Amino acid sequence: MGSPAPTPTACSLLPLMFRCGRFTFALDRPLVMGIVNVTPDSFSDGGRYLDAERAIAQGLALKDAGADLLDIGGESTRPGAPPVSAQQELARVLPVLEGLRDAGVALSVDTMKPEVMAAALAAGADMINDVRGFEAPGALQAVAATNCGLCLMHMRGTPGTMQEAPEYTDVAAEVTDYLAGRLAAARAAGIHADRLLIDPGFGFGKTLAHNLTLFKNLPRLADMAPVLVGLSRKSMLGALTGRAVADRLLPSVVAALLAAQRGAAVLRVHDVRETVEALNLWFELGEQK
Ligand code: YH5
Repeated sequence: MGSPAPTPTACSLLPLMFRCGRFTFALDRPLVMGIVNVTPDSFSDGGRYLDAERAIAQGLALKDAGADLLDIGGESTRPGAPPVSAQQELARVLPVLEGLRDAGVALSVDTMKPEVMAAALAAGADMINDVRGFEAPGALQAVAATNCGLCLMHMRGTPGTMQEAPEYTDVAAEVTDYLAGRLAAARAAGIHADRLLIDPGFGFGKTLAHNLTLFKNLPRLADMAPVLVGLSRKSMLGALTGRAVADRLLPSVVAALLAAQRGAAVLRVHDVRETVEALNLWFELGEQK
């Protein structure tokens, strides 16, 4: 009889590297992205200089704790947050980029505005994280000619309205199709696949049930492109555990580890040290999938 059928081998067109400005990361284990917020502290009146100093100190601490990347955000994307002008956003973000530029950690800027993207890249940002999936006119053009990394996130609605009553017929299919379309748009703009991350956007225009469906669906998304997951301290974890936001460390670390086991390539977290410790233990134990 004929020879036996060949043993199926893992065959994937997924990039093995993530290229991101000055950095190239092997995707052989999950990367940890530490969150650095540069929104004004409503409890102090120290002004911009102190806000920037605080954010730089926090960024350095997260790098020491083991962060591979830092995500610097000058605009709150929490539900109902007021909009911020490009000028205000840059006044917050640029001093922090400058202060962290030589810290030896990749610097991502969380923004939806092409003007902010261009100025941040000129100031040395390695990556742009856009919760609107680079849909703003000029957004893909602002990043295409550089070598920065990109995160294309799915959001339903706008930060002001997204949690009102999000509805989907099939949330997993709709988010997957959206991200496939944004990947195609980025590739058509001349951006190589090894610069691209996708993100289902947990909490951005999704109910708890939608978020749970998307979490279950992570392995399928991870077959399409490297996936960034942001669950840290989010209300989804509050709803599942009954814990207030200040008390969500354990749920956040567990969720990050489970996301990693479901194929996430980058974990966007507040609690870098604890997340890195959990990932290290997983690898010590033999990284069973
Ligand atoms: C994300 O998932 N999220 S900002 C509400 C919370 C806690 C945290 C207390 N930017 C993501 O972190 N970028 C944000 O409840 C993001 N993916 C990407 N790519 C929201 C946030 C948060 C919101």
